[in-house]
Amino acid sequence: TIDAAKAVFTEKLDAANQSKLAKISNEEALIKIANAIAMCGPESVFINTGSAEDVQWIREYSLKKGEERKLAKEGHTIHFDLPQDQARLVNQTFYIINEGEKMSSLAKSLLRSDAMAYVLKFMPSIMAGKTMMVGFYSRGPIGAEAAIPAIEISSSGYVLHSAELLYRNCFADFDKEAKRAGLFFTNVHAEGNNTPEDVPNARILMDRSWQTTFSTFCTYAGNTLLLKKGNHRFSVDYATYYKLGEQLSEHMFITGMTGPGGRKTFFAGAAPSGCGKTTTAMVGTDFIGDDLAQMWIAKDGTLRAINPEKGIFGIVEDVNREGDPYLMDCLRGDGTEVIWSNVLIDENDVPHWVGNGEVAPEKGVNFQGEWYKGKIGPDGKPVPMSHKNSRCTLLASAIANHATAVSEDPAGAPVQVITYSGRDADTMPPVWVARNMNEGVVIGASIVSKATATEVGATGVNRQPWANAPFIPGALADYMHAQFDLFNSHKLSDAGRPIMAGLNYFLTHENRGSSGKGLLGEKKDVRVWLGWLELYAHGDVKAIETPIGMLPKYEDLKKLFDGIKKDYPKELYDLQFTLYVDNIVHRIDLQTEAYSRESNIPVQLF
Ligand code: SPV
Ligand code: MN
Repeated sequence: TIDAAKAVFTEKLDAANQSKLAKISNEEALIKIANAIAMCGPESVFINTGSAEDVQWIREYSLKKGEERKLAKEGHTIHFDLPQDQARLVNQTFYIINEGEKMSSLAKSLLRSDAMAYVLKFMPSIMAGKTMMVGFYSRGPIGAEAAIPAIEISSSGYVLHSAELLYRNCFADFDKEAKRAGLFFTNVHAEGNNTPEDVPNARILMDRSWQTTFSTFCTYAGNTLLLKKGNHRFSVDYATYYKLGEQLSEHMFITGMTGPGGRKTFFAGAAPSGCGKTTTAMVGTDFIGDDLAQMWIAKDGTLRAINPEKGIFGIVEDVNREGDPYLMDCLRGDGTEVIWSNVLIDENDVPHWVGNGEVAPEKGVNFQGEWYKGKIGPDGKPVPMSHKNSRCTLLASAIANHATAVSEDPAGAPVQVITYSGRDADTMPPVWVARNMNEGVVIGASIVSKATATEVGATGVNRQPWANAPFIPGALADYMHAQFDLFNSHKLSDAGRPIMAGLNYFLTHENRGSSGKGLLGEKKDVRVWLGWLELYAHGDVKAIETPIGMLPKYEDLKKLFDGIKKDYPKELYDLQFTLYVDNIVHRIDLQTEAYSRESNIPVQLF
């Protein structure tokens, strides 16, 4: 009850924090916070209002606890996760289900009684001797139709510090926003003792009925900064079941491209982790976000998108001057706060990572301890200087081409191009466009990707429907229905209906019988593929109709390559855009077979 909650606050919070919390009147929120305090048993509670003073307190708490360490550059810190906890712990992440409830074939689930047994065994007093921090955030510009507020509760200063860079603090607007949205998400994280022995006990437990996530015995942000993928899961759930045909919650970047006459065309694009989503987003002239998109059909018939985040938790491997100049300006320049994770720190407290195009140091410290050039790991292989999933956390607005005004507009950005991409070495061309909305939905349903470093234990080539599969809590068929419904909705005006396209940066020479080696393209080509889509969306170029959709003409691409001063021989175009019919038919068979095993898949897909 609210009275019991208030008694907990009187007992556990000092006067200053009691008076801060007194500004929140949402009783459900207060009860959930009190429950978390009663269960986790922290020594003290810190309410983060997002004021400069409070955020500074969090930074210092994280440094004092040793969760972060200062680097040479002002405002830069390093955080290390344990070697066992360098990516999302997929096999330790569960949806809590009730007896008889059926879940997605893609996600793990745990019976409520088993989840309860875990919580009662591991969570009582898990924050003993620590400070519990409580923050209030909006997943989107405050007041936006698809923005949902959330509470982040954690004993980790690193988590709250990251939350301040990645999400909009909405302490002052929380009551109003929870009322407007009609719901809020709650996240409770406790890292425990942060020892390797504890990691096998780590769990990320998601309770859909309470819209609450618990995370224990881990620190990697994808497992603990629950505002991100934890709440994304609830948000997918909400869009699928409560806003069917009206909203989508996607694992997508949002970016704008400037076309002829200075027109702005906004893109939203899905890609699995580690497939170039951040790079693509920053290639645009009007960068908005690199990971998540909330979309809805506005009253004027346009499709609108907001970024639930205001920052970047980006992979740093292969980020370099040539491919990612704006991000490099932030990482190597002055004036931007950066939390680094799991990179190499040299003896001058400077971070280094694989593929940065710079001279590598001889030695330093990384997530495995001391590192030196040529170090051999327990598996007999050379230890890379930085983890493949090492990251940088910073404000999106620090990126030079960030479109801050559009990003903060509660009306969102009007999306005219939707893209889907994966890591496909041998089948699909670099870019193709669906002829209608149903074909577009099929492109999203057919993403495949080679396993990347963002999920612990992932191997092989996997189907990655919409790059959103790990975050779909209900039945995949329901999510798919929601896609068909939204893109075919009569509420979308003709002008507001986006084009839908596939992108593939990972086609190799070897797979096209060419004598060349490696990829058939390079990072800077992304500009051309996006540029061509921008023109095609406005009918400024014609395309070649094929059974997989519309393909660009050589002449149009050549002009765009001339614009980036890159040679584009016809032979390369032929290697990239020749349709390998056997491969495509094989891919279709694989997808058809896999989807035939699911129940209730919409007939349009087949
Ligand atoms: C991803 O892996 O898709 C990420 C990072 O964006 S994580 O927070 O781990 O999900
Ligand atoms: Mn992601």
